[in-house]
Amino acid sequence: MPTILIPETLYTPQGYRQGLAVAFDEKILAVDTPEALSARYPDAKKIETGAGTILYPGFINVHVHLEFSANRCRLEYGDFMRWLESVIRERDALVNEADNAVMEAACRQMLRSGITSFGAISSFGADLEVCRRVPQRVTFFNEIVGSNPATIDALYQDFLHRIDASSACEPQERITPAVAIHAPHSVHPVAVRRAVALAKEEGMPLSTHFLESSYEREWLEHGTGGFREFFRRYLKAERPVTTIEEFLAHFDGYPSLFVHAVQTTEEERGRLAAEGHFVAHCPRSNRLLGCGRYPLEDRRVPVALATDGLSSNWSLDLFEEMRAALMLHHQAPLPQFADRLIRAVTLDAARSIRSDAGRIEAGAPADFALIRLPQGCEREEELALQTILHSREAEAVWIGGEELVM
Ligand code: MCF
Ligand code: FE
Repeated sequence: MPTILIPETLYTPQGYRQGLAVAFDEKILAVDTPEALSARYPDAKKIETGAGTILYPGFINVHVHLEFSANRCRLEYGDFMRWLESVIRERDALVNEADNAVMEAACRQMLRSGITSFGAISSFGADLEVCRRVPQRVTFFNEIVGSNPATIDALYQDFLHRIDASSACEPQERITPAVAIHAPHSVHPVAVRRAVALAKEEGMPLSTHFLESSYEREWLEHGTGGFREFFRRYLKAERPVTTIEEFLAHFDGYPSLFVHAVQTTEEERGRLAAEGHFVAHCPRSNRLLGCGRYPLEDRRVPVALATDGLSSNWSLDLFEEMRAALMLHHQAPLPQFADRLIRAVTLDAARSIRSDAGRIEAGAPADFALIRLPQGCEREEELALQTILHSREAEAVWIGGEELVM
């Protein structure tokens, strides 16, 4: 039996619309006036949500690290190299503390803030069980990391096992297997070539951290800077395994998700745009790790907004992330920029992970987040801004047509 949801305002790919409702079972059947939908689906259950409500597609957080969810104060902020040293130092403790209960709580927090899909970067596969259990759709990004040529075969075999495990899930668990390359400096080109080829063959979503810090850029371009000592000490390596150019070439012809990209040049962003790639923008993570500000004013590359993990953030809440973005990009024209941010957690986020969610349109999955503004707002051009300023939690959430108890 279908349901008809009648909010005050509906957020569609064409913008905010009043006087429209949505009929759905596990997918969206139609968007039309309440009268037309009632005539077409006379047996449908009707839900009117009342004054101030805006129905959004469920929000999508394309980049999180659940396995690092136990971090609160263990990791050092302010400078990328110092953060990385602290990750090496605290990694075992963090991974041990991040048991299923801790990771599940992080997923619950996301659900309460209206996140119905997320991209989980899985370094070890320790988060698969939780991802299978939670109600959200999960793009399960199996990460490959390792720059030592002697260990490539072993690393790749381990990666393949994790890919297989995430591919063997039941459809109702809503897991999409995917590939994550850790970063240009940390993955040997032979491993990059194999993992990218696998993603292309299987049509899997593909993601990589890319030019996050200025240290990364300096190491890749000149073999100098903070990474020089790091690679010497931990990896007995004297020079970078790849160049920026060579790394980018692997992804040609296959639209992928480049995370951070803070230190990209205009020319590199031109190339990302030309190849149909997306950037995942994580403003709070970038600020905390001392990486700088991604130039969102470069409109050529479509952007998804994401939180990154609790390894570099204090919450996995996209409302908070959007508020931070509003403050960080202080020169962007306000209401239009707010519109872009909403798009960056819905439609553009979905496209960046090859998902058909993120839009209230017939045929899309029935994933919704309902929010309620504290007062009426007549200025349609400000609805995105007011949503971002006032939303602490979603009032209700649906995934695959089912309303979740919050
Ligand atoms: O996105 C942030 C910062 N950039 C890179 N990596 C991570 C982040 N949060 C967690 N990580 C993980 C990454 O997936 O930390 C490890 C990788 O497994 C770093 S490599 C020692
Ligand atoms: Fe990350």
